[in-house]
Amino acid sequence: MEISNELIGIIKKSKNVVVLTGAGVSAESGISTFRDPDGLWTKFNPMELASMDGFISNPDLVWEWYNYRRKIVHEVEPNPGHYAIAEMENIFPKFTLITQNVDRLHQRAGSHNVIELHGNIMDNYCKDCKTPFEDDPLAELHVPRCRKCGGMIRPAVVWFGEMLPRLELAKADESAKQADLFFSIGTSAEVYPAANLPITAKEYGAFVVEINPNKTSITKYLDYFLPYPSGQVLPEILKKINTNI
Ligand code: BV8
Ligand code: ZN
Repeated sequence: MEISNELIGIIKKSKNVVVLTGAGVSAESGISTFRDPDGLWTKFNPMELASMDGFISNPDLVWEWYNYRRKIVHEVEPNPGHYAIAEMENIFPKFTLITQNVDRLHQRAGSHNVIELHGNIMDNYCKDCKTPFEDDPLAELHVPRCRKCGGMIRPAVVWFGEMLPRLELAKADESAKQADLFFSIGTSAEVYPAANLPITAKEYGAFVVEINPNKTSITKYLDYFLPYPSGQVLPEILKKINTNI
């Protein structure tokens, strides 16, 4: 694994570090990504399952799909990449973690104040009156109904065509503009507006590093590309910045 001393030098002197993660960070935990050859979107149509229209037209199918994914999330563990990102909080004077992931593995690995741009798969609420649904979703084979208004219960994720949570998006955008070092890790950078963040960071003067075994549509605009799995290269980076090379 080739990690240049020049890059380590830049990382070591960074004061305000921002990390954006996508599904690739959870791949080594055993959670399928969306767009990899074996990814979820090759088996299911995202618009069918991760959209309000899809939910309305086939609520039980969508409910089942989310329970299927919740079960997987319960069975897996954070991987060394998640733990390395959690450790970064204690290394840099200012550190912000933004994730597109809904699996909460960052929090299980010890990350705090995680900005979840696309919500999370554990919480659920009534699609009509927004009352939180507190029961165990896995106990429900079919879409449960809201006790208050009878509306359908939905997962607390952001579906395609839905606005991202305003505060989270504003915080993410602001942190990208202030960063002196920005990592884009495990994301295909195809889903907007999250995919704008690495470019915004670059435009506002950050040094932008991409960690992904594959090139993406933004690789050519960034400063450094580490073509490795995040669970392998992040611990290596931390080892190098913790030892005085
Ligand atoms: C919005 C939650 C305003 C649900 C997700 C037409 C109509 C409506 C909207 C649009 C439209 N055209 C464009 C849009 C915008 C749309 C969009 O961007 N579409 C794309 C597909 C073109 N965005 C939206 O709809 C957003 N809302 O814009 O609202 C609006 C409203 C109305 C009309 C217009 C605009 C909402 C987007 C959020 C959708 N929700 N998830 C759920 O999870 O069930 S998106 C989903 O994709 C996940 O959140 C996922 O995280 C995210 C991004 O994917 P990635 O994380 O990047 O994952 P992916 O598989 O793609 O890539 C993994 C990468 O990891 C790969 O590059 C791989 O090489 C790499 N990798 C693999 N292994 C490793 C690794 N990397 C490191 N280490 C490894 N070991
Ligand atoms: Zn309700």
